[in-house]
Amino acid sequence: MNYRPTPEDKFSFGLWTVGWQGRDPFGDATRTPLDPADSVRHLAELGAYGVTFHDDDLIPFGSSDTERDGHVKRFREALDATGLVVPMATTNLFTHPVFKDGAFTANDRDVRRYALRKTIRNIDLAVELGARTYVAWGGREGAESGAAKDVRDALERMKEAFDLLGAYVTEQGYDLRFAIEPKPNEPRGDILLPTVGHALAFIERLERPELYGVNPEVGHEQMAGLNFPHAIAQALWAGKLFHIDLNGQSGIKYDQDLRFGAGDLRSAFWLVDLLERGGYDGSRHFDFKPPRTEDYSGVWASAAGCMRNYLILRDRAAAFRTDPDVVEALRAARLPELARPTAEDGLAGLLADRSAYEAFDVEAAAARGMAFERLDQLAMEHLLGVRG
Ligand code: 3MF
Ligand code: MG
Ligand code: MG
Repeated sequence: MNYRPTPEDKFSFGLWTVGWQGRDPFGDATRTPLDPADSVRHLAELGAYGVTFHDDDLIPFGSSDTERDGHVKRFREALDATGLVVPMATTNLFTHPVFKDGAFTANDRDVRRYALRKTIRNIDLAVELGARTYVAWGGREGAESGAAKDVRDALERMKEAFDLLGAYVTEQGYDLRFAIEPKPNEPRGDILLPTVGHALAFIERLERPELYGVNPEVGHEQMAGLNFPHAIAQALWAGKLFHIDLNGQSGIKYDQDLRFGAGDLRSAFWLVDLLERGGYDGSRHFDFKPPRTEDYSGVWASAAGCMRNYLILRDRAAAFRTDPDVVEALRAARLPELARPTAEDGLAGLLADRSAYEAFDVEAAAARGMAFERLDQLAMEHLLGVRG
């Protein structure tokens, strides 16, 4: 195995990832700005298939229309020259001070109207560049203090915003779906729609729920102490995994955005196992930040590491699934039984079945071991590369 990525692997990167200059709340930039066209060329050389962007990553905030056309033209030329595609785009509704209290849910109505217009403008560009997914991360939709935000009103405004955007893409006839990206906190003290579960419930209250799915990020769920593969499994089960942000995170702390595979490696293994078996055919999108300790050779090493780790884990997960000992251990752990309906005989059959209750030997069932430890040890050995 050479673990060399190709466009068929569908790896994509945000311009803001490799282009992150290393500015954090305590320190200035450690790297010079990167030209988007250079990012495209480097990513293509590394074997990526796609590149994604916030409006302001491509067209600096405040550019004139002529400047805007120039930036788009240069980007397009780089795409054409490399064959990289733009599967997704998104809006920056968090950097400019005007968004200090949020965008779609800012208390200030003028800001809400401006945020919608900014988003719509970039949706047009996204579609022009071929994107089929539009991500929405509500970075500053939240609060630091209780009375500052009436959360029920804010959710109503959030719904209004997404309904308007849904109406816009429908009226334009665009083939574009939205993917909502949850995050529990940072930069706000608390952010609305903090987890995948919250976002899934929210989507069901929209006017056109079929247009919306989720864009879960590894680190964001883990910041809330949640199991990321479980969140992805539920999104897949609901038919709502429209996009994904892959990165690494070590436990409940600030959003680390480590390269994929760093942080919780076991979780990364189960995630790749799930994505590869679960019918997800979208981009494997990396939303990471090469640490500010790195120069540009470190940035490209970090980006290459994201893809290489995914491919290694894909290989390890496939070896796990095809190992006959694992197949037997899965049977012993009753996984095939979990896949079987509990009452194919229907409610009447269940109620008439004495063996289900009256004659059921509860103590004997309670005494049966589940054999999960042997199964998990096999997984660990595959992950560690000592089997198969
Ligand atoms: C912040 C994020 C965001 C979103 C991005 C795409 C800046 O933690 O993850 O990255 O992914 O806005 O919508
Ligand atoms: Mg993040
Ligand atoms: Mg993200």
